[in-house]
Amino acid sequence: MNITKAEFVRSAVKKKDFPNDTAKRIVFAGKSNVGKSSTMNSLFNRKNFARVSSVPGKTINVNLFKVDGKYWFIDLPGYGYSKTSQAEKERFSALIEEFFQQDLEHISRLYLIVDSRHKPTQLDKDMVTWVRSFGVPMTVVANKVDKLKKKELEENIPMIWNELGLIEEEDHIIPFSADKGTNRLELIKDIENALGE
Ligand SMILES: Nc1nc2c(ncn2[C@@H]2O[C@H](COP(=O)(O)OP(=O)(O)O)[C@@H](O)[C@H]2O)c(=O)[nH]1
Ligand SMILES: [Mg+2]
Repeated sequence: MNITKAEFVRSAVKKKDFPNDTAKRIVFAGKSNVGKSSTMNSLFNRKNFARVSSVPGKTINVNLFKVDGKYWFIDLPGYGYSKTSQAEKERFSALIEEFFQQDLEHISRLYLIVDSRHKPTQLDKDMVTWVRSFGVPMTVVANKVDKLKKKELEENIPMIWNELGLIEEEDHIIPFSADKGTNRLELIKDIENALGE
Protein backbone atom coordinates (compact mmCIF):
# COMPACT_ATOMS: atom_id res chain seq x y z
CA MET A 1 0.00 0.00 0.00
CA ASN A 2 1.27 3.43 -0.88
CA ILE A 3 0.11 5.26 2.24
CA THR A 4 1.55 8.58 1.11
CA LYS A 5 -0.84 8.56 -1.83
CA ALA A 6 -3.65 10.13 0.18
CA GLU A 7 -6.36 12.54 -0.87
CA PHE A 8 -8.94 14.37 1.19
CA VAL A 9 -12.37 13.50 -0.24
CA ARG A 10 -14.91 15.24 1.97
CA SER A 11 -16.13 16.07 5.44
CA ALA A 12 -19.28 14.15 6.33
CA VAL A 13 -21.81 15.78 8.63
CA LYS A 14 -24.68 13.40 8.06
CA LYS A 15 -25.38 9.82 7.14
CA LYS A 16 -25.79 10.36 3.44
CA ASP A 17 -22.26 11.81 3.21
CA PHE A 18 -20.64 8.61 4.52
CA PRO A 19 -18.91 6.33 2.01
CA ASN A 20 -21.41 4.09 0.27
CA ASP A 21 -19.04 1.74 -1.52
CA THR A 22 -17.50 -1.47 -0.25
CA ALA A 23 -13.91 -0.22 0.01
CA LYS A 24 -12.20 -1.28 3.24
CA ARG A 25 -12.15 1.33 5.97
CA ILE A 26 -9.48 2.18 8.53
CA VAL A 27 -10.92 4.33 11.30
CA PHE A 28 -9.17 6.73 13.68
CA ALA A 29 -10.82 7.73 16.94
CA GLY A 30 -9.72 9.49 20.08
CA LYS A 31 -10.12 12.32 22.48
CA SER A 32 -9.94 15.79 21.05
CA ASN A 33 -6.35 17.14 20.93
CA VAL A 34 -4.76 13.71 21.37
CA GLY A 35 -3.05 14.01 17.98
CA LYS A 36 -5.42 12.19 15.67
CA SER A 37 -4.86 14.54 12.73
CA SER A 38 -1.11 14.61 13.45
CA THR A 39 -1.02 10.82 13.41
CA MET A 40 -2.72 10.76 10.02
CA ASN A 41 -0.38 13.47 8.74
CA SER A 42 2.57 11.40 9.92
CA LEU A 43 1.26 8.28 8.16
CA PHE A 44 0.60 10.21 4.96
CA ASN A 45 3.98 11.91 5.30
CA ARG A 46 2.34 15.31 4.91
CA LYS A 47 2.22 18.47 6.94
CA ASN A 48 -0.99 20.36 7.70
CA PHE A 49 -2.96 17.96 5.56
CA ALA A 50 -5.35 16.18 7.90
CA ARG A 51 -5.56 19.64 9.47
CA VAL A 52 -3.91 20.08 12.84
CA SER A 53 -6.66 21.88 14.63
CA SER A 54 -5.98 24.91 16.77
CA VAL A 55 -9.50 24.83 18.22
CA PRO A 56 -9.95 21.30 19.54
CA GLY A 57 -13.37 19.73 19.31
CA LYS A 58 -14.80 22.54 17.27
CA THR A 59 -16.10 20.48 14.41
CA ILE A 60 -18.34 17.45 14.64
CA ASN A 61 -17.72 15.88 11.30
CA VAL A 62 -16.20 12.75 9.88
CA ASN A 63 -13.27 13.47 7.57
CA LEU A 64 -12.87 11.04 4.70
CA PHE A 65 -9.56 10.34 3.00
CA LYS A 66 -8.88 7.95 0.15
CA VAL A 67 -5.55 6.16 0.36
CA ASP A 68 -3.79 4.53 -2.57
CA GLY A 69 -6.98 5.02 -4.56
CA LYS A 70 -8.70 2.12 -2.80
CA TYR A 71 -9.04 2.45 0.96
CA TRP A 72 -11.00 4.84 3.13
CA PHE A 73 -9.10 6.38 6.02
CA ILE A 74 -11.67 7.90 8.30
CA ASP A 75 -11.06 10.57 10.93
CA LEU A 76 -13.88 10.48 13.49
CA PRO A 77 -14.63 13.66 15.43
CA GLY A 78 -12.64 13.99 18.65
CA TYR A 79 -14.54 13.51 21.89
CA GLY A 80 -14.21 14.92 25.38
CA TYR A 81 -13.61 18.57 24.66
CA SER A 82 -14.66 20.32 27.86
CA LYS A 83 -16.48 23.17 26.18
CA THR A 84 -18.67 20.90 24.09
CA SER A 85 -22.35 21.59 24.71
CA GLN A 86 -24.83 18.85 25.58
CA ALA A 87 -26.45 19.26 22.16
CA GLU A 88 -23.09 18.75 20.43
CA LYS A 89 -22.37 15.67 22.56
CA GLU A 90 -25.67 14.19 21.47
CA ARG A 91 -24.96 15.01 17.83
CA PHE A 92 -21.56 13.35 18.23
CA SER A 93 -23.07 10.13 19.65
CA ALA A 94 -25.79 10.01 17.01
CA LEU A 95 -23.33 10.57 14.17
CA ILE A 96 -20.88 7.92 15.39
CA GLU A 97 -23.63 5.41 15.96
CA GLU A 98 -25.01 5.94 12.47
CA PHE A 99 -21.52 5.65 11.10
CA PHE A 100 -20.85 2.32 12.79
CA GLN A 101 -24.23 0.94 11.82
CA GLN A 102 -23.88 1.82 8.18
CA ASP A 103 -20.24 0.93 7.76
CA LEU A 104 -19.64 -1.92 10.16
CA GLU A 105 -18.95 -4.76 7.74
CA HIS A 106 -16.38 -2.71 5.82
CA ILE A 107 -14.35 -1.51 8.80
CA SER A 108 -11.06 -3.42 8.83
CA ARG A 109 -9.71 -1.95 12.08
CA LEU A 110 -10.14 1.00 14.40
CA TYR A 111 -7.15 2.87 15.77
CA LEU A 112 -7.86 4.41 19.14
CA ILE A 113 -5.39 7.22 19.75
CA VAL A 114 -4.65 7.98 23.41
CA ASP A 115 -2.14 10.27 25.10
CA SER A 116 0.72 8.12 26.42
CA ARG A 117 1.34 10.64 29.22
CA HIS A 118 -2.05 10.31 30.87
CA LYS A 119 -4.45 7.85 32.35
CA PRO A 120 -7.21 7.11 29.82
CA THR A 121 -10.43 8.97 30.60
CA GLN A 122 -13.88 7.52 31.17
CA LEU A 123 -14.73 8.52 27.59
CA ASP A 124 -11.75 6.48 26.31
CA LYS A 125 -13.05 3.49 28.27
CA ASP A 126 -16.55 4.06 26.90
CA MET A 127 -15.10 4.13 23.40
CA VAL A 128 -13.37 0.76 23.97
CA THR A 129 -16.61 -0.74 25.29
CA TRP A 130 -18.48 0.68 22.33
CA VAL A 131 -15.99 -0.53 19.72
CA ARG A 132 -16.06 -4.01 21.30
CA SER A 133 -19.85 -4.09 21.26
CA PHE A 134 -19.69 -3.57 17.49
CA GLY A 135 -17.07 -6.30 17.18
CA VAL A 136 -14.60 -4.04 15.40
CA PRO A 137 -10.91 -5.02 15.78
CA MET A 138 -8.92 -2.34 17.57
CA THR A 139 -5.34 -1.19 18.02
CA VAL A 140 -4.47 1.41 20.66
CA VAL A 141 -1.95 4.03 19.57
CA ALA A 142 -0.25 5.66 22.57
CA ASN A 143 0.77 8.97 21.02
CA LYS A 144 3.21 11.68 22.17
CA VAL A 145 5.84 9.24 23.55
CA ASP A 146 8.45 11.89 22.68
CA LYS A 147 7.21 13.66 25.83
CA LEU A 148 8.06 10.69 28.06
CA LYS A 149 11.23 9.46 29.68
CA LYS A 150 12.05 5.79 29.11
CA LYS A 151 10.98 4.82 32.63
CA GLU A 152 7.67 6.69 32.33
CA LEU A 153 6.96 4.93 29.06
CA GLU A 154 7.66 1.54 30.66
CA GLU A 155 5.16 2.34 33.38
CA ASN A 156 2.51 4.01 31.28
CA ILE A 157 2.00 1.38 28.60
CA PRO A 158 0.89 -1.34 31.09
CA MET A 159 -1.12 1.32 32.97
CA ILE A 160 -3.01 2.22 29.77
CA TRP A 161 -3.47 -1.46 28.97
CA ASN A 162 -5.03 -2.12 32.39
CA GLU A 163 -7.16 1.03 32.50
CA LEU A 164 -8.67 0.26 29.09
CA GLY A 165 -9.20 -3.39 30.05
CA LEU A 166 -7.38 -4.66 26.97
CA ILE A 167 -7.31 -8.38 26.23
CA GLU A 168 -4.14 -10.41 25.66
CA GLU A 169 -5.15 -12.35 22.55
CA GLU A 170 -7.02 -9.52 20.85
CA ASP A 171 -5.46 -6.17 21.53
CA HIS A 172 -2.17 -4.41 21.32
CA ILE A 173 -0.72 -0.99 21.99
CA ILE A 174 1.71 0.78 19.68
CA PRO A 175 3.78 3.46 21.47
CA PHE A 176 3.90 6.27 18.92
CA SER A 177 5.01 9.81 18.24
CA ALA A 178 3.37 11.69 15.41
CA ASP A 179 5.94 14.43 15.95
CA LYS A 180 9.05 12.26 15.76
CA GLY A 181 7.73 9.42 13.61
CA THR A 182 8.44 6.84 16.33
CA ASN A 183 7.03 3.45 15.29
CA ARG A 184 5.50 4.91 12.14
CA LEU A 185 6.53 1.83 10.16
CA GLU A 186 5.13 -0.50 12.81
CA LEU A 187 1.79 1.31 12.63
CA ILE A 188 1.77 1.12 8.83
CA LYS A 189 2.48 -2.63 9.04
CA ASP A 190 -0.41 -3.04 11.45
CA ILE A 191 -2.72 -1.21 9.04
CA GLU A 192 -1.51 -3.29 6.08
CA ASN A 193 -2.16 -6.45 8.08
CA ALA A 194 -5.67 -5.28 8.86
CA LEU A 195 -6.29 -4.63 5.17
CA GLY A 196 -4.88 -8.02 4.20
CA GLU A 197 -2.04 -6.47 2.21
N1 LIG B 1 4.85 16.38 21.47
C1 LIG B 1 3.92 15.93 20.64
N2 LIG B 1 2.88 16.70 20.32
C2 LIG B 1 1.96 16.19 19.47
C3 LIG B 1 2.08 14.89 18.91
N3 LIG B 1 1.00 14.69 18.11
C4 LIG B 1 0.25 15.79 18.18
N4 LIG B 1 0.81 16.72 18.98
C5 LIG B 1 0.30 18.08 19.28
O1 LIG B 1 -0.98 17.95 19.91
C6 LIG B 1 -1.87 18.97 19.48
C7 LIG B 1 -3.14 18.39 18.90
O2 LIG B 1 -2.85 17.71 17.69
P1 LIG B 1 -3.98 17.37 16.62
O3 LIG B 1 -3.36 16.46 15.62
O4 LIG B 1 -4.66 18.60 16.14
O5 LIG B 1 -5.01 16.56 17.54
P2 LIG B 1 -6.48 16.05 17.22
O6 LIG B 1 -7.43 17.04 17.84
O7 LIG B 1 -6.56 14.73 17.93
O8 LIG B 1 -6.64 15.91 15.74
C8 LIG B 1 -1.09 19.82 18.47
O9 LIG B 1 -0.55 20.93 19.15
C9 LIG B 1 0.02 18.87 18.01
O10 LIG B 1 1.17 19.56 17.57
C10 LIG B 1 3.24 14.11 19.27
O11 LIG B 1 3.45 12.97 18.84
N5 LIG B 1 4.11 14.67 20.14
MG1 LIG C 1 -8.03 16.69 14.39
